[in-house]
Amino acid sequence: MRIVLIGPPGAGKGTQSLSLAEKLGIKHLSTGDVLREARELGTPLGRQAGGFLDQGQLVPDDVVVQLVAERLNGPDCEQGYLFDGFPRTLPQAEALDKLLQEHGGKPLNLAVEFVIPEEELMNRLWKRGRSDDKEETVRERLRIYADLTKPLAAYYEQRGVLRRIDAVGALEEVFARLWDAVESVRP
Ligand code: B4P
Repeated sequence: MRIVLIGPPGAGKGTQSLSLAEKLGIKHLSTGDVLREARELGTPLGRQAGGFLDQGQLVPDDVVVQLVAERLNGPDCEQGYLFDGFPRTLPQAEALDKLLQEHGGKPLNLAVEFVIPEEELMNRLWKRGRSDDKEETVRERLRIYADLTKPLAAYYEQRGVLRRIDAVGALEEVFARLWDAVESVRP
């Protein structure tokens, strides 16, 4: 399976993707986790990404695409993968399509959009309290999501691989909906 998860900040992509990747036995890659880890370690990537993360801005496309390209080459991606938080812009989605063509031409099987009201997101992120979860930063992240990431749903819908799930409810309820989406496209 080759899967991407899209949804606004705090929708639960990170939370659900860990369980899904484990159940499917495929590689999980969160661009957000990789960028935050690089920032903590002070690597060149982390120094590039740090300011963007703290202000709730997207890290530039070329930086993120390079990061994903390196991971896709790894042997652990051969059996499939789950991308969480990537792609986040149309240029990233197009770059991913190009990378997949170069890697044997296998396209994505599934793009899942997490659908959730804004007040529920604010509530979750307020409780989590990460450095980019301050109210003003979250508002900026939501604006960027609406402008740059939400249009990806139409991009994947045109390709026939989009499934939308309701991301409100207990973790197990949301996971059950995510699993149904996976089953609907499983070869
Ligand atoms: P991400 O790390 O992708 O994080 P996120 O969008 O904030 O959250 P996610 O949807 O994964 O929510 P989570 O499960 O954690 O992005 C952070 C930043 O990294 C971006 O702003 C950007 O700067 C950068 N970045 C990442 N990818 C990039 C890219 N491709 N291009 C450019 N920049 C990029 O859940 C949130 C909270 O809700 C948690 O506390 C969780 O416990 C709780 N929760 C989850 N499910 C719940 C449920 N069902 N009920 C109640 N609470 C729930």
